[in-house]
Amino acid sequence: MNKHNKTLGEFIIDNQQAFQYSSGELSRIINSIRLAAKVVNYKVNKAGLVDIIGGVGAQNIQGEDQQKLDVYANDVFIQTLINREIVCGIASEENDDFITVQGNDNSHNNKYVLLMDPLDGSSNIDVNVSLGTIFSVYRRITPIGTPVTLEDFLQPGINQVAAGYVIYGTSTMLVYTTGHGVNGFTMNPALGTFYLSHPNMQFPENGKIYSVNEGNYIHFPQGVKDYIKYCQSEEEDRPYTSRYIGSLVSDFHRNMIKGGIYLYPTSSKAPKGKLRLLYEGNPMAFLAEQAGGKCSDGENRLLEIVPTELHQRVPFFCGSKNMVDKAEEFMRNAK
Ligand code: AHM
Ligand code: MG
Repeated sequence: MNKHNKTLGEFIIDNQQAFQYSSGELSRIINSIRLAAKVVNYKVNKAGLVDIIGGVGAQNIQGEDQQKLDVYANDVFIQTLINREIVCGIASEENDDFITVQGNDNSHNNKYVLLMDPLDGSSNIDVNVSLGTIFSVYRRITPIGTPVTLEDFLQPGINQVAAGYVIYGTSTMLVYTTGHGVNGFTMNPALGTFYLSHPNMQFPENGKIYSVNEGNYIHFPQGVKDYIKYCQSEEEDRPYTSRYIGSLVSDFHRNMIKGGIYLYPTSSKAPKGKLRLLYEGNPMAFLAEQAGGKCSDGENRLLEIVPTELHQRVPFFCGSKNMVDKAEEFMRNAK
């Protein structure tokens, strides 16, 4: 790693000074995510050993019950945020309802809520494929000093003040935005320090990769079927390359670096799509737009959808701007 690369800690301090009126709360949230990510990363890296040292339900050497990795990640992120008293509420893909966080003095004086998918792509745990944590931060709507309500979580994605992901891959990265571009930090595992390795990340305007679960092809809307055929046809710079890991964070990350589109449309099997608007869709859409890409439900800008429930699903078209434009064109033409 280049010795001149900033650490995440240095980057946070520099950027906090840039926000003249910042109280530092947002910086502390990012710091907490960095810490929780390191703890989860350590566990994810040992996942293959679980079969050797004891599976789910078994007891570890300290006599504690082994937890499923996604439940473990959920607990680590929630406890890290609660212990630091930096958010007033948390909603997680793993929890049915949101969690109200109050300070030691029973106050409700923090101004941000955090929403997350603590371990996305968990079907990949057993097969040594990359996983991710996705997070999203909003300023609360209800008055400071009162307990949070559902309204604080059901905000359209355009209200996000920060969003990002951790990718537990060949290297561990934290990629996030606070609305001033997207920056990626890679962890040096020897030191446990994240370094700014990917400043100002940008989606190429055009790409040559399409990512979709083609096993569902027969169930897709006609517009998506037509777009997939377009990606496969021998014309101009096509056929495109098909790449689908089945781990949203990894598929998104690759497409942002190389140029591509990720699709999880509605289907007759999943009439509302599969991905969750609040935990997966909106944070990725915020990152995509901040990196010059585009994200929609096939028709409308994702960030403008007003959510009606915490675990709402949404069709998801995300990636290089010209590719998403083209996919939307096929959706319109198939109507
Ligand atoms: P999860 O939150 O239950 O892990 O599901 C989300 C994941 C995404 O990471 C991935 O892109 C998608 O589901 C894959 O779904 P499928 O296996 O239907 O293609
Ligand atoms: Mg998920």
